[in-house]
Amino acid sequence: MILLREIIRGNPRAIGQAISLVEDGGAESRRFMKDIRGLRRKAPVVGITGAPGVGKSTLTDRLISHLREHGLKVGVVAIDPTSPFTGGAVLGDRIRMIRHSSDPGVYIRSMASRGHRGGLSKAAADVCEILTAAGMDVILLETVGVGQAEVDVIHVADLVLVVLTPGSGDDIQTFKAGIMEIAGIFVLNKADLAGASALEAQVRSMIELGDSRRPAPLIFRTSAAEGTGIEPLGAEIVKLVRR
Ligand SMILES: Nc1nc2c(ncn2[C@@H]2O[C@H](COP(=O)(O)OP(=O)(O)OP(=O)(O)O)[C@@H](O)[C@H]2O)c(=O)[nH]1
Ligand SMILES: [Mg+2]
Repeated sequence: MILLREIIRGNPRAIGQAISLVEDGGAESRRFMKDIRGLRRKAPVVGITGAPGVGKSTLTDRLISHLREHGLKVGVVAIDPTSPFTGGAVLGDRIRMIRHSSDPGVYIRSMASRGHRGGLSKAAADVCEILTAAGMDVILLETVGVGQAEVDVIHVADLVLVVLTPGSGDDIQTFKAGIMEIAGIFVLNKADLAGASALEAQVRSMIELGDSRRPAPLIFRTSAAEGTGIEPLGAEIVKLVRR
């Protein structure tokens, strides 16, 4: 029996148990989630998606620092697609964010995309709600836009960052249309590499072709590895939390 009180206190063990419970699904999990929803706490979920290796985890690590500097507690959910592309994703994600693991204002959890009885998006949504109940002010949800299940997860997010890198022009064509359509922000990461301007031009022309009835997505250039360009992007997330 997981104590709701312990979750609210932010007890990491209780949070871990609760997450395992909803990952397994079933009746107990549904009862538990009803209690969680009864708390009526809301925190925005920011999806961070993009092809394998574009720097999502490195960027997430930088954003955690930015958000912590603004006094916000940050939950991170990294979906491991268990696909042939990213065999070491879970390990990679953990390593890139390891400096935050001793910070009580940060809770990082990886989830395998396989084996959720109620579906991956449902489980991811539940985990975001648990972290919210535990006092997190914002949830960063890292997911690779590989399989349909991983693409669907992004619909849990209130704001979606689509991460692209120079030289990945072809990705824009092949990237899942569904993700492109819900992008709130395009992050052009690895801007320290050649081709960032060409990529930006390509993204701009794509946006112009898009649906003009909805607000045009913003574009930010970052180098997550060097830690540049993070401020204005982070500010957008802070704005969303304080809204
Ligand atoms: N040059 C450069 N390299 C970067 C930048 N950001 C990340 N990288 C490197 O790109 C590689 C992949 O970074 P990750 O953060 O693990 O990328 P990811 O998108 O989370 O990868 P998966 O979770 O496996 O899909 C690492 O070697 C990073 O050091 C950047 O801004 N510039
Ligand atoms: Mg990653």
